[in-house]
Amino acid sequence: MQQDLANRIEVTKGDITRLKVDAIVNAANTSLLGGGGVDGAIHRAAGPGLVEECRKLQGCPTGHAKITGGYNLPAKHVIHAVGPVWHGGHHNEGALLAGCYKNSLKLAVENHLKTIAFPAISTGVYAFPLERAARIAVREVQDFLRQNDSIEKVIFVTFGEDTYRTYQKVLAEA
Ligand code: AR6
Repeated sequence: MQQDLANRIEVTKGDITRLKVDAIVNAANTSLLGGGGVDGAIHRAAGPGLVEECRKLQGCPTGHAKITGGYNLPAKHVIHAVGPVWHGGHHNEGALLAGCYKNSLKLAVENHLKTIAFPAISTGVYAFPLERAARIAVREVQDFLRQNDSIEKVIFVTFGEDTYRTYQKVLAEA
C-alpha cells in the first residue's frame, strides 16, 4: 500500500463505543431502532437520546447509511450503516456491503468529519464470511481515500483476535 494511504488507515482491537472520533459506524438493521451486537452496545453507551433521534429517520435500506448525534458517546456522531444478511453470496451481498462503506464515508465528508471508525459490518449476526468482508472493507476505504483528502483517519475496530488478525493480513496484502 502507498505510504500516505497506509498512514490514514489503522486497525485496533476493542470496543468501538470507547473511541473519541468524529464518527463511529454502527452495524445497524433496517429499522435503525437498535438490536444486539455492536448496535446494542452503541445504543447502551449513547443513552436514550439516540433511539429517539433514530425513530425520526424512519429506517434505512440495506447498503445505505444515516447519521445522528453521538449523545453520551465520546464520538460526536454515529453513522448507522445497514449491512446485508449473508445468504450464500448470490444475493448482491458484496455490493451491498461495499455500499455501507462508501455511503458512510460519503456522509462523513458531507458532514466535514475527519476521523471515522468502522466495526466489521455484517460479520457477526449477519454471518458474512469474515475475510471476504474484510477485503471489501479495505478495498472500499482505500478507493475512497485515494479520491478524497478531507478524511484524515479511518479506524477498523476489531472485536476478537480472529477479526484483528484477518484485517492485519488483508491490509498487509493490499
Ligand atoms: N465494538 C466493536 N465491534 C463489536 C462490538 C463493539 N462493542 N460488539 C460487537 N462487535 P454484529 P452484524 C463486532 O453482530 O453482523 C444487530 O442485532 C462483532 O464481533 O454486531 O452487522 C443489529 O441490530 C462483529 O465482528 O453486526 C442487526 O440486526 C461485528 O461487530 C444485526 O445485529 C459485527 O457484528 C447486524 O449484524
